[in-house]
Amino acid sequence: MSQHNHSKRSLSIEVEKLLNEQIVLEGKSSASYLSMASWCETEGYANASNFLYAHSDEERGHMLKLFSYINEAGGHALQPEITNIKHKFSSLREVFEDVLEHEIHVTKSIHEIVDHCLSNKDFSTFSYLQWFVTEQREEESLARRILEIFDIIGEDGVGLWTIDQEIGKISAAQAAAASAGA
Ligand code: OFO
Repeated sequence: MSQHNHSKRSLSIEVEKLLNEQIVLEGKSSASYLSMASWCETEGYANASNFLYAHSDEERGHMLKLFSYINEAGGHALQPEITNIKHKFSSLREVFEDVLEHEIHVTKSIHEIVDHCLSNKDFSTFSYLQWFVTEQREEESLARRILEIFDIIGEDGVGLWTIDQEIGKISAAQAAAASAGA
């Protein structure tokens, strides 16, 4: 059916636009983490690499959640153009510093949309986005935890190898929690 049925629309044009911008960010998260995973793999950080491959998939899942919500609410979710992906990193620490910085940016964006929805009485989107609010809190604290490991263990000698092992443990715990919740 080519005709878009506007009588079914419950989403304002403004919120549709904001959610499509959020799709760009989630797509960028997914693409960036895929690039980081690949770099880690080429550098021999197998656990960090697995963690980031899985994280890239998760971010694609977040993007698809927004696709469903927008389209079910009568809008049109748009496949984003993803550009400017960083491919090279100077260290493993830099990878996770970038993750944290990106997640802080994503959190800010979610909060701005939530704020807009509340001020404009779009309680449906406001409520839907609570899942993202919680998710962002968890993702930021996970990135901080990983960066703390660098500080605690130190990067000299077998430090980086040990850090990669610790990231593997976090990754396994995440996978176990996800399958328990599935
Ligand atoms: Fe989509 O949770 Fe991070 O970015």
